[in-house]
Amino acid sequence: MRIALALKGLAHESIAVNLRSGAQRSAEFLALNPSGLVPTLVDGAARLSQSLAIIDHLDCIQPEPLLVPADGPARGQVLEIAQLIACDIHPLNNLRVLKYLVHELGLSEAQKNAWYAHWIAEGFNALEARLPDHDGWCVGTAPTLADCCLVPQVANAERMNIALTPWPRIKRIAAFARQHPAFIQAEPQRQSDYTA
Ligand SMILES: N[C@@H](CCC(=O)N[C@@H](CS)C(=O)NCC(=O)O)C(=O)O
Repeated sequence: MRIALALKGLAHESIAVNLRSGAQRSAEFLALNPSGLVPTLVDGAARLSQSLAIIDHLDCIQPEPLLVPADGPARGQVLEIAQLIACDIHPLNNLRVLKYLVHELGLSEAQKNAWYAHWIAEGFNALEARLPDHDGWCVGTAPTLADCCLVPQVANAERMNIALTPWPRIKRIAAFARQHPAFIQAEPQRQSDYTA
């Protein structure tokens, strides 16, 4: 969502939610987003969770640049990549899932890390096969929803010390995208609430 807002140049106010302290489960936040997950977008009467739905909303209110192509083969390709990441990879390795594995099911730190690495590898193998081998965007010649999903997932993998060596296409595309001002502006370490 941060990348999409930056690409579109949409002015907004950011309110930090500290995931480590569990602020996403506070009564105040749950009243806004019953899933207890970030991000949440408040735009007038609209209160939206789910990054893909939020970015679709942003495409509707500010179509330039359009992050999900309106038609043609590129539309399906962008949605396929975005959903591969947002539906098949990210949920399995989310904080609440990792916490459940350790605190409720009694997995060790090493077992938790193996779970994380396994689902990254499964997802990245599929993603790699769908991506072009170039220093450019996931689909076409401009950033799309696919890149908005790819870069944060790569950052997550790096945070868990997963080397990208087996996935050179993912590595090249992420490195390319990370040179773009909107992707730089949205980097976690540039946010006011960032803690290492
Ligand atoms: N499907 C949701 C997932 C949202 C999500 O899982 N957000 C993570 C941060 S990237 C979160 O809030 N995690 C907190 C937790 O697991 O407790 C989306 O795409 O927005």
